[in-house]
This record gives sequence, structure tokens and C-alpha cells, in this order.
Amino acid sequence: MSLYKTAEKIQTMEIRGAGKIARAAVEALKEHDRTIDPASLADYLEEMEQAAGILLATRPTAVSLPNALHFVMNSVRKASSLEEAREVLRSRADAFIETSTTAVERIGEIGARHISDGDVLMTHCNSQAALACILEAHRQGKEIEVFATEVRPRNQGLLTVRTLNDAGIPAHFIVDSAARYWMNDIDLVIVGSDAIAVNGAVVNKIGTSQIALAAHEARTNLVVAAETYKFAPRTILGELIEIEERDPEEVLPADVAGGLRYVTVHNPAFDVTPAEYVDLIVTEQGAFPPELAYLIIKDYLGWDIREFQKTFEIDHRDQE
Ligand code: RUB
Repeated sequence: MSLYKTAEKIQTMEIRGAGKIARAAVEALKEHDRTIDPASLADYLEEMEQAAGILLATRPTAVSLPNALHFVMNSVRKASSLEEAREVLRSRADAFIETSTTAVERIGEIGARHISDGDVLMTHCNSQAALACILEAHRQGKEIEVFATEVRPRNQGLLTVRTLNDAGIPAHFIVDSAARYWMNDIDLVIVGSDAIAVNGAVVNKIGTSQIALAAHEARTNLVVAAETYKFAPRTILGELIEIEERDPEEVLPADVAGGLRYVTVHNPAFDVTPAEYVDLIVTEQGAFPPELAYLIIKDYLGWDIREFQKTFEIDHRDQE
């Protein structure tokens, strides 16, 4: 698939979910490398930087995207010949895809330890990392049930209940606004994440913070399943994570909205759950309280923050 096709699919959400977006972007860099014939290292770098920029511009919230592109491009930029740059691009891309796939499996193993036999779970949206924990707990023979929200406006909850159904896990499909109604029946809420800030705040699908609030009130634990590349290094520098505002037509068709002169339709795709409503973040490196987000960025992500700032100048929209 061409770079442009991948970018389009990410934008239209045919490819969606933070982990999948990151892997698809890295795969697209590899594909782009195969289709170009640069005369020099400088030409190659220019081409690939442009390609990374196109991918980066697709969706602004999932930090897995810049993190994955950085993982590949930062090494490519250090190459001293065209051949070396191309070789490095391919090997770093493969390494990212491999480690990110393994990370999800590992999260499943670690996360399943926090799910007990007989638990009734709730999840929101469609997260590979969260589902990995649920599927692994089921594989281990734990009897669990899962409440899955519908996830307006794009109905990702349907993908989740299909996966649960295929695995033979009893599931309950509910509208988003029913989360608090059911919360007293829930033992554990488990969700994924698009980005985690240095202060442990978790950015995930719109509605997650309402569910977290309801869980907090009901004293139900909330676990976030997220690979370490979902942590946002630039939040150490005080940068806020941009919340994607999608087309209002996803919420209300233009022919209906058009007739409502005084009505504005809003469609933020993500929200921020403060660290105080998060009990545990399960990563491939282990389970941590959200307060340790700084250590994960520093020790496990291991990237030089100044270098990261220099190499990816992302738009600073919506800085509060
Ligand atoms: C997806 C979403 C998911 C996270 C984590 O939003 O909010 O919970 O991306 O997913 P969208 P994963 O559907 O708008 O992309 O664990 O698969 O990376």
C-alpha cells in the first residue's frame, strides 16, 4: 500500500487504534523507501522526512505515531551514506513492528494478572492492549464477563464485542451513557490509551474520563493498558497533547445539522483522564501507578528529550 493510501486510511479511520496506526505508519515508510530512487543521501533524507511529515499530519492525538516515526527516522538521520540510511530505515522499521507486537502480547500477560476469576469488566472503545489482557485472562480459564460501550459516533464498541464474541467471552453491549448505570456491577474497568502525559494523565477515546469518574465514585479500579511508546516525552517539556476534533458530520449529518441554524455540533475524539482516577498502567515493562509516568519516559522510552524536541517540530495547537 502506498504512503498516501496509508495516510488516507489513518485519516478516515480505516486504520485506527494507536498501536495499529503506529505500525501502519512505519510500514508505510518502508513501502515509500521501496518506491523511490534518490540520487544522494540528502535527497533520500528529504524524501523520507516529507513522507514522515505526511504520516504525522494524519491524526494528532495518538503519540504512538510521532514516537514510532521518531524511532525510525532519528537513526536514519545519523547515517553517513545513502546505502546505510536505507538499510537503517528498513531494520528500524522492522524492529518497531516486532517490538510493538510483542509488547501487546506481554501487556496481555501482565494485565491478565490483575483480572480475577469471576470478574465483571467494563471497557470503552476498541483497544488491542486492553483486549489482550481480557483475552489472556479468558485463555487462562478465568470466568469473566465484559460490558462494552457502544462508542459514539464511530461505534468502535461493535469491534470490541465482535472480538469478545469470537473468543466466547460473555459480553454486554451498552450505550455510552449507561456506563454509570452499570458501574456498581463492575469489578474492574480496563481501557487502552492514545497518549499518557508525564503527570500520569491518560488520553483515550472521548467518554473515558466520564467512565473513570463513575468508577472512582463507585470505588471500582481502573486499569490502563498501554505500550511504553504511548507515553508522550514532550509533555516533560510542558507540551499538552492535542485533542483531535473530527468532522461534525460523524455526529450529525450535514442535512440535519444544516437546518439547525443556532446549533453547533462538536466532535472531540479523545479526552483526558487525570492520574487520580487511574489505579494502574500496565505496560510491556510491568504495571506502574500513573505517578511513575516520568520514570517510564526517562528509563524505558529512553529517548533524549532535547533531541526529540529538535527533530519533530509538531504544531502547537490548543495549548492551554
Ligand atoms: C482508539 C482508542 C483506543 C486507543 C488504544 O481511538 O481510543 O483506546 O487508541 O488502542 P480511535 P490500542 O478509534 O479514534 O483510533 O490499544 O489498540 O493501541
